[in-house]
Amino acid sequence: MSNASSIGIDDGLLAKDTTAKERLHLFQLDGEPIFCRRYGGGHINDTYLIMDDTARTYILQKINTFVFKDPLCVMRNITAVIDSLSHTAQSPRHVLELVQTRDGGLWHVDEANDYWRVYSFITDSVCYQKTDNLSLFYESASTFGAFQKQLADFPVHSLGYTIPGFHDTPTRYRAFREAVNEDRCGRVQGAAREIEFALERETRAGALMERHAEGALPLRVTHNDTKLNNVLFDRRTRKGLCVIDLDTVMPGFSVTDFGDSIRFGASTAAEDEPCIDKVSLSLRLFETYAEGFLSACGAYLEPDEIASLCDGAYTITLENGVRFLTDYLCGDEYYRTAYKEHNLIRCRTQFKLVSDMEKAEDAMQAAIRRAAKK
Ligand code: ADP
Ligand code: GN1
Ligand code: MG
Repeated sequence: MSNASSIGIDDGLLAKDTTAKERLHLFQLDGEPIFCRRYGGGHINDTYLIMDDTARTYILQKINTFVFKDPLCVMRNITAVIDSLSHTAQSPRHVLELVQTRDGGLWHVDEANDYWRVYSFITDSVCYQKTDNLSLFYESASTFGAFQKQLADFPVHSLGYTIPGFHDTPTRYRAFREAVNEDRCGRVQGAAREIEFALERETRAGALMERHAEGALPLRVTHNDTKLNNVLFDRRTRKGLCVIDLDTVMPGFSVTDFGDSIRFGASTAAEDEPCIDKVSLSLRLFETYAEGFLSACGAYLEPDEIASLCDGAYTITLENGVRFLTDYLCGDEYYRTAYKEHNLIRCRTQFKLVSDMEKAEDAMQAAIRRAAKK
């Protein structure tokens, strides 16, 4: 399945969202905008697909400032990282490009203090929500791995933290405990099994942070949201093209980037699959991703990092489950949801994957060793 970009003008100029439409005139598009509609499957920002009368396409986004409290930090990080990536990108389609505003800036701040930006739509690209195609998944891995490699010499401490403590799993657990204690939506009782599952694993949740404190996991420039739908592929060759969704690029652990791709892409079902029997960890997809990732950036990683890849997958999967559960208990303020139990369903899929990883620990480690040797 893809949410690819075949832009049927069948809808003509929709632009029901007048605010988004008005913002377009503030950017230096090639022509007059003639098409504007909501786009993509992201849980956070408001994203629109735009076409102008020269048939050039763009992505317009409003940053979610409930999630990103410091949008200026987000845009500064993004512009610095895009600038650096542009020096080594194989072609303009391999890196995001921000379209300038009419007054020469790279983003627009409106009267409500909302931040807007426009990217060139990467032409002939396709984006997947899910795949069981091994070569496609391998491509996503080598694209994220190449992103790490390209930024290996970037001064990591020059980046701000766009969300402080984003992948600090023990801090996520503290927020979760608070949500349980407050029970402000009366949802605790209905989520008792999931709450128990999370609490039973709290001690293991701190493993990466502890290893970092001991000096084992270095801070690197990481993406921190390495879902399959945050990489674009060439529509024709199906080769990985470009890493997108750079809002969470900040200092982090390489193993977390690896792990986030696993929990999303090496599952046999969607992140919000309601039928839990369909959800399992695919060891084939896991090994394929490890091969692709390590082929691109293995030489830049320290042995400790390679040895911690499985823990990265485990921790980030647990963390995402805990985050979805916390948001469910708090009344769904953070993630976009389509129905009342949506976050609880998402939490269950993550916890199913956590259980699978507990059972498959040895097989996962063996797969990493094989992939590292290739
Ligand atoms: P979110 O933070 O909400 O996930 P993204 O930045 O990932 O937002 O964008 C949402 C979707 O829009 C992506 O999954 C992708 O399909 C599409 N998209 C974003 N930027 C581009 C781009 N420059 N070119 C083509 N498609 C894009
Ligand atoms: C959010 O924006 P999107 O949909 O790519 C979230 C990630 C979660 C993910 C779960 C800023 O990502 O951390 O892992 O949903 N992004 C933010 O699907 O919180
Ligand atoms: Mg995204």
